[in-house]
Amino acid sequence: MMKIYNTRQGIIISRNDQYFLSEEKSWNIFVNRVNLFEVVSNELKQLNADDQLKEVVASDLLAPIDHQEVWASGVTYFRSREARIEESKDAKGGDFYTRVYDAERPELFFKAPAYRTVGPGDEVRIRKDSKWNVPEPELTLFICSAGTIEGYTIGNDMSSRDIEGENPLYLPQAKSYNGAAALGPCLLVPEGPINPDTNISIEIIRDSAIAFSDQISINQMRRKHTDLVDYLFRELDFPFGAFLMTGTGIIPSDDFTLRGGDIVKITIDEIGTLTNTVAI
Ligand code: DO4
Ligand code: MG
Repeated sequence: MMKIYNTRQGIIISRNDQYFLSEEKSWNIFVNRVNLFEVVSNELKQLNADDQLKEVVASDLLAPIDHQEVWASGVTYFRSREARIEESKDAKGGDFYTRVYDAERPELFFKAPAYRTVGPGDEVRIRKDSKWNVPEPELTLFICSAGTIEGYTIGNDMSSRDIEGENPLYLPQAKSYNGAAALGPCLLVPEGPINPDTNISIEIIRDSAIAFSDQISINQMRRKHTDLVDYLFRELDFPFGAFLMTGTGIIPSDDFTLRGGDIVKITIDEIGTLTNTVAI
């Protein structure tokens, strides 16, 4: 399995527990390639012992993004449909969520530019004007400018449930604000599509105890990754490629809300763990 890390030292390629510093300095040039797996495998053959590192230093990690935009898909798992119907019941928003779950066209929304996306170890935020907030752990696709899925990372689509619940038209405010998007810790670059039985799990730690945990397999997702990408790329160009969060299948029960100081740990098989502390 090959992983690419964006770090303060430069771009690090990891394969079979070996780490190499790439000669390429630009993240945009490095990742935005068709058949990234093959291109990086060939590059690895040119690297030698001088380029080898002992490890990736956790404090050096950056979000695996530079000029790319982050987009997100919604209501792609049954649990998300159910939770949205519940949170919007006073505003009679439920029908919209059922319809988008069943419709051919998926819900896609702009989540964040790179400069508003945080990386491993950074702080995610909850809005000051919101009282009901959750993290959304999501497998996130990296798609190159030609529209092919070249890698996978972990995304946290932080969401203000009371703001979206009041009116679905408030979605951009519930979803897009400073510290609302986290990506990392690396870009997984497999030889083919990710294993369809890949698991996503989350732990929220509060005062050193687990306040919430859950897991789901991506085989519970209603839509195909390639269908989401087809819709995203229909009328939009992404000259540097794009990230697409694929939706959440995990939402805590309605009595749960995040607090400042909570630690959110999202793990996806083969990719690793993305850890962020919640700030207000
Ligand atoms: O419809 C609102 C957003 C849904 C979403 O972010 C998700 O299902 O993950
Ligand atoms: Mg989401």
